[in-house]
Amino acid sequence: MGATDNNLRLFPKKDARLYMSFMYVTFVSLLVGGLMGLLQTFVRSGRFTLPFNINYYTILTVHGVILGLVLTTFFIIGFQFALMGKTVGISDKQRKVGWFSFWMMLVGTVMAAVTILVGQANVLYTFYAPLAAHPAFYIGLALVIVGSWISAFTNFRQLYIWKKAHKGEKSPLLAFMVVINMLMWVIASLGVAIAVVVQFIPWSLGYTETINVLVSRTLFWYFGHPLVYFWLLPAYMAWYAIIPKIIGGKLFSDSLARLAFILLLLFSIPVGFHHQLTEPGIDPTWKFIQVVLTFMVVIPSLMTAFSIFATFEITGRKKGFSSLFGWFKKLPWGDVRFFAPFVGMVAFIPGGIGGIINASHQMNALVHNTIWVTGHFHLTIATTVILTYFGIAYWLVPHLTGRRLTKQLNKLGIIQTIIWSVGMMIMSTAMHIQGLLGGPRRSAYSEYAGGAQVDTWIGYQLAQAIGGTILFVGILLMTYIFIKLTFFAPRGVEEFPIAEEDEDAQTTPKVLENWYLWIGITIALIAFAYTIPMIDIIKHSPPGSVPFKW
Ligand code: HAS
Ligand code: CU
Repeated sequence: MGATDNNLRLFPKKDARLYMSFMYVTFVSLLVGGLMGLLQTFVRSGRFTLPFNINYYTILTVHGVILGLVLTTFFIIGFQFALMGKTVGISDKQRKVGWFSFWMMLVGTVMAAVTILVGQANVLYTFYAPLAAHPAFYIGLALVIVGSWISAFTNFRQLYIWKKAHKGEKSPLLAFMVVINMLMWVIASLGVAIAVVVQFIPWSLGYTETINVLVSRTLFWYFGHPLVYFWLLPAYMAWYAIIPKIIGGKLFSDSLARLAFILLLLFSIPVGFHHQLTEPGIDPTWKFIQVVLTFMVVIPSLMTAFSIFATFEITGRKKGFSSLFGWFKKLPWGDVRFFAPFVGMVAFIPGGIGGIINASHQMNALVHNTIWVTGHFHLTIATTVILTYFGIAYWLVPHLTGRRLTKQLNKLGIIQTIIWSVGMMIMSTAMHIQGLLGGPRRSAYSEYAGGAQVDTWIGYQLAQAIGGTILFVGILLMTYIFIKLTFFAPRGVEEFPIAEEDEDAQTTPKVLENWYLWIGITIALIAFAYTIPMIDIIKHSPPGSVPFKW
């Protein structure tokens, strides 16, 4: 069976149903979380107050948790299950375990969401102590994490079984990438699981009186940085292994793609201190070391930029364009499966630059806790990553439902992408500028004693409300497209576009699949970056904090 046949062969119904369930949760989350975002920008414009005495921090928490944690995790796990199913297959037993993880995550999500909605968890998605939530919030989060581990171990098992049946062969690239992402996720989320189970749950139940704030934040950021790469890596999977097929080309380099993913595994975790640069109680030497490691994790992203550009150029030249930039015109601009992720890539240029600014200790002092940071992550997660997820959904959803992405839906997708980029450009530029002027993040509207301060910012806050409104129109349109692709588009076969290797590609070095080696180095780097500062933190901590509820 050729690779193309496999791309065109639909999944058995019972497999497709599992993968689709994750997509339903994704798009419901998009609508709910997006609505909260819209309301936030309205409140901060100073011209709108929330009805029914709803607390600003309630909707801010819903927004962050539902979009940052729920939408992402469900999309990623569903997409990755589909990738595994396509490349290495899934057994009946594994499918059942997959369902179990889905339900466990869903129950956890509903628990956490209801707790937030009734105003019992105004703690934002970072749930910094001593802000305290009702125990149901933390227990819900723990269920989501454990559910995601179950799917991770299912993915590991899927590849393991395939390897046993294909002795000596290298694993399919996408399966390899899924395993890297899930390995990173399991190692990283151990940190937040410890914080939740050992610190937050007993404290919120009243079994312990106080909590060690710095330990909890350090454990959170040990998880929080790799979290952003957990979001990014599925987008990279599409950029490396799917986009080349959509533009009519081949994989650029199987080895380079694997090496980039390995570097991301190694350097994503020992860098959490770059979120705590202004935190007292952490030795500056260790902050410096983690900042150096942060600059290391930029390298695989630069490798990604290089190889995507090379794929575009090689493909264009093969189609006969020889002038310096002539090949650029040959890209399939009218195909939303390419166009949406492409706009995401372009957004990652300022998004990545902003990240490097954040990571630079001195400049971090200027931007930390300002809305600049919010601008940064609306470029990275809410543009680069989400537009790539949308780009994936345009073919994945119809492939799963046995329908077609029609010309008309493709066109709506292009319009959606344009709406999204215009809205986000307005909103995130305003956020960056306002941040440089000192505008705070994580805060409701305030006039700051008489209004002199707010006068310098209010124009930007209005711009954010305008951008937010445009984005919400984009969300409505995306929801419409999703519903069409799920229930109403004409029946047919949509391709699952996986790129092939060039015939004359170099062989991939075996060492890239030496899991013991890479997991070993990952753990060594984590131990190096965290052991001594963690001991310091525990030894020299001030007295713990009692819960603060409001
Ligand atoms: Fe970040 C804060 C540093 C990447 C998300 N980040 C955040 C927060 C979030 C977030 C959510 O060091 C807020 C957390 C909170 O609530 O407090 N970030 C970085 C660095 C990178 C980075 C160094 N961040 C991301 C990604 C995210 C994300 C990715 C989500 C998906 N970030 C920070 C720091 C903070 C921070 C500090 C803390 C700030 C503070 O003080 O609180 C790097 O990984 C970026 C590397 C990326 C590049 C770009 C490569 C470009 C590519 C595209 C090529 C384009 C092509 C198309 C080929 C170097 C791959 C070209 C075609 C044309 C025609 C032009
Ligand atoms: Cu980070």
